[in-house]
Amino acid sequence: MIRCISCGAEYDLNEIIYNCKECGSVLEVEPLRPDVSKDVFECRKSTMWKYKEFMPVDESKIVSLQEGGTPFCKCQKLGDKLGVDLYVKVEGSNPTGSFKDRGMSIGITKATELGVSTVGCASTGNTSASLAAYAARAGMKCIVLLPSGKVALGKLAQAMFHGAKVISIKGNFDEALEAVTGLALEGKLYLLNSINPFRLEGQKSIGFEIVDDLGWKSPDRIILPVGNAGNISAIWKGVKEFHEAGFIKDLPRMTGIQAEGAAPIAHAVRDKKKEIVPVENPETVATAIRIGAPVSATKALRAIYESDGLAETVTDDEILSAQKLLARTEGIGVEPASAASIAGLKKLVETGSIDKGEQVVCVVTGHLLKDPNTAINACEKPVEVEADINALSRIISSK
Ligand code: AN7
Repeated sequence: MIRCISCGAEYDLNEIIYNCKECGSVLEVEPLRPDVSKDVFECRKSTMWKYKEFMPVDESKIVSLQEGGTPFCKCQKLGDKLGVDLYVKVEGSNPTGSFKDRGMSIGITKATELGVSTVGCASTGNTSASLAAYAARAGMKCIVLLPSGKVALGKLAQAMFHGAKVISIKGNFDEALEAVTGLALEGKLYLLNSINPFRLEGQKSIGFEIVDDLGWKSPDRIILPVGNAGNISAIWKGVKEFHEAGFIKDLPRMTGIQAEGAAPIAHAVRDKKKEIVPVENPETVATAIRIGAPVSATKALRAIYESDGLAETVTDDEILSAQKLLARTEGIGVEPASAASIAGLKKLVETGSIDKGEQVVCVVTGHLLKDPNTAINACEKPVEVEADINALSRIISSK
């Protein structure tokens, strides 16, 4: 069953629907509540389909590139520096380099079940890269709408190279999303933005994996960047489903971090509001989360309030220094948006909102190579010399 999160109206799992017909609110897939023990997961390959009993699609139709099962790295040095017990969930290790692959694997599986031939999305980049790859694998036509000039190079290369029809929109992500939703409502394509509730059913596996990685325990807190607000809602849904199944005793505090120039959710939490005020002209170096009117805002606010979590804003400078800190302290290369989680952790510890010694999992959502330009611009140009041992010796011994 698909259910409206506001009025509770119910729809069939095979109805193509993105918003409630009664009240216009967002929808979610009702938990399957399978009668299984967590022992069934043992010995299975480490992909998100390890938890297939909790995935509301036909197992025989699965379209997969073995997404999920991403590294869960203990970060002793950075944790000691920040004063917490820190783990990082490295979503850049997914097939196309971001967590979106989890949502697209199940989204394209659902599209296959429904027999659709054309899929589409609006995107700040990663959604389009992932959709293009999974649509190619399933033999579907793929249309992606991107905000002109605001998509990082690696993501654009992926969307184009996997054969999507890439359309550059003179406008921002929010405008592109409104346009592609219009096309979907006219039946021109099957929409695979996270307004499609099946997307979140894949992404909830990040929550499954975190508690599995910790030996069937919940961390004190999960911190992640928030843009369109699907992922924080999805992870909360995942940990709640495993809690309800009796696999874990506690629940984590969900903590969302936004860039200062695109922070409608953090501002709503600051003002203790249940609705956001959209940001008109969102701006941040972290182009992945350059979003002013997140479609899953209501779900995300519920996740934060229900879990007694937090939301915080970080500046572009804080994001870029956290990106470098993680890369140079722990060897984990992430794109700017992903580093917002580390920047937010640092700020929340400094302001005393997070206790010293808490067990914290930061979800880093996309790979460093997604945005090579920002990475190169953050570094000094390499020196250029002849391949001469004396000249080289002088250079490597200089500071
Ligand atoms: C690296 O690709 O919205 O809060 O169109 O690429 O679930 O939106 C990307 C979002 C965080 C925010 N980190 O997740 C898109 C898009 C990275 C991202 C987010 C995105 P949501």
